[in-house]
Order: sequence, then structure tokens, then C-alpha cells
Amino acid sequence: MMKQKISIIGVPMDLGQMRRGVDMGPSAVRYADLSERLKKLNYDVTDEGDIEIEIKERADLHDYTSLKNLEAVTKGNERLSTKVREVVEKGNFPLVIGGDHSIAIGTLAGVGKRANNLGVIWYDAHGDLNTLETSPSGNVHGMPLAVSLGIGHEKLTNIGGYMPKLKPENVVIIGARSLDDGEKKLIRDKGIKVYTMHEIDRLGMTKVMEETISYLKKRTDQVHLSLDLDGLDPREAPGVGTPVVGGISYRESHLAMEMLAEAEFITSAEFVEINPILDNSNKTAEVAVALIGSLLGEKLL
Ligand code: HAR
Ligand code: MN
Ligand code: MN
Ligand code: MN
Repeated sequence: MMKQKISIIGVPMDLGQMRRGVDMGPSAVRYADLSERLKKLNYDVTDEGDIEIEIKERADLHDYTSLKNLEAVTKGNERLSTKVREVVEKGNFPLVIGGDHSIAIGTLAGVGKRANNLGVIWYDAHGDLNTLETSPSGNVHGMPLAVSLGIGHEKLTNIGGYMPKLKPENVVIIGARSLDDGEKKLIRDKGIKVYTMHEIDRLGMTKVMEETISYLKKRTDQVHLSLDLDGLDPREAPGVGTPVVGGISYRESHLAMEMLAEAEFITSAEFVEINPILDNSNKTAEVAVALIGSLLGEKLL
């Protein structure tokens, strides 16, 4: 990306899933010196603080459907969407730090408003393509990609006041290794491009990223990176709520970020599912900050 001003937006969201602690993700990432790292790369960095999210103990969590915490998740994402849109309108690069992956709904609603043909790289062990009908858990963090395609509960699909935010052919999923049956069906029906761990093993990350970049360059005018830390192997990123063995390595992930930096086409990013309570000495937040560094142009030499 061009040298642009960066706005960091924290989203202490933990209502899209059932484990505690992921709301501390933004603090853990700040503690791992995110701003300092970006300032060293000569960026003008503004920390916009955190989006207000109701705390679990105080939120009205009565479920009127079996979608967990629907009202509070919706409200938080509306606020996030407004904030991200303001940042984009100022010409800044939004860097969103979660929080569970349900926040991608608000981020994409905010960036999608100003794009003609938004593309997304979804770096994740999961597809996050569930709906209430297909979800094994009722957790909204397993649904944000479906919601952004306009599929799901209307309270969620209408966040930001329009829908859909994305076309299925503008999405590339990388790192998938835990897909539910309904998600597999949606991937086939919509023709979504997916590099599972099988393709990553087989082709290597270099080829996966070359293909992803040329695929999205052809059809989109902006590209958002939504990186779920559980895309990485849990040995290297242990502080996540739903770890899945057999993931992307630390170096493969850096290579992916370095190639995105070279291609200069990522226009917004989010790093999610960082849970310092499940971690060992803030390792996962440190991995996130290092990956952000690579994405934004840090070099080894
Ligand atoms: N697919 C499962 C569900 O819908 C697990 C989803 C876990 N999601 C995340 N985000 N950690 O990728 O409940
Ligand atoms: Mn909380
Ligand atoms: Mn996810
Ligand atoms: Mn995941």
C-alpha cells in the first residue's frame, strides 16, 4: 500500500462466541507495541481507541432467536461500521483489531460503502459461512462472511443500511480446514474460491498468493484482508478460542503478508480472535503485530 495514514480501531467484542477473554485482544495488541512498530515504518498512526461494546454482564442477552447475543452484536457492529466509514472517508487506512470475528460484519459494512467492487481475503481455519440454520453453535463469529454476502439474519445483513457488502466471486478463503456441511454447500453453490490446507500444502504459499492476487486484481477495486489468527497453526498462535490443528505456519503467513505488501493492493485490514487469556506470554498478539508489520511493508533486510 502507498504511504497512507493509518487509523487503528480496537473492537473489544466477545459476544460473537462463548469463550471469555477475546475482548482483551485490542489491549494485548497495543501492549505488543503495534503503534510503535508502524511509526518505525514511517507511517502517520492514529489510535482511534475502542468501539463501545456492551460488557457481557450488562448486555441484554435475552435470545429472541437462537442466534446468540444478536442485539448486542448488531449494535456493536453498527458503531464499528460508522467508525470505519469515517476513517475511509478521511482517506486513512483502517486497521481493525478484535475481538471475535463477528466484527468483520461491521468492518466490511464500513469499507464496502465506498468501494464499487470490494474484494476480500479471508485468512482463517474456518469458512465463517454459517447461517442460523446451518450453524452448529449459534455463534455469530461463525457467520460473518455469509452475512456480508447478504445471507443470514436481516438484522445482521442490513448493518450499515445496505446489502450485500460483497459478491461471492470477489472472495478468496485461505487456510480452511474446519468447514461445516452447510458451509461446504454454500461454497459450491456460490462458487467461492477456497485454498484449503490441502491446496496450500500442494501448491505452496507462493503460488497460492500469486493466484489470489491476480484473481482479485482482475475483478475488484479495493481489497480487505480479514485475518483470523486461528488460520495459523495453534503451535504458533495458541491464543485463539477455536484452535484447529494442521494450520498455516508462521513463516508461510509472513510470506503471504510480504507478497500482499509488494502487490500494494490491500486497502483495509483486520486481525481478529486474539485471546490473551488462552495464551502463553502474549505470543499471539506478538504474532499479529509482526504480521501487520509485514503487511505494511516491513522487510527482513
Ligand atoms: N464453524 C463453527 C461455528 O459456526 C466454528 C466457527 C469458529 N469461528 C471462528 N471464526 N473462530 O473463524 O460455530
Ligand atoms: Mn466482555
Ligand atoms: Mn473466523
Ligand atoms: Mn476461525
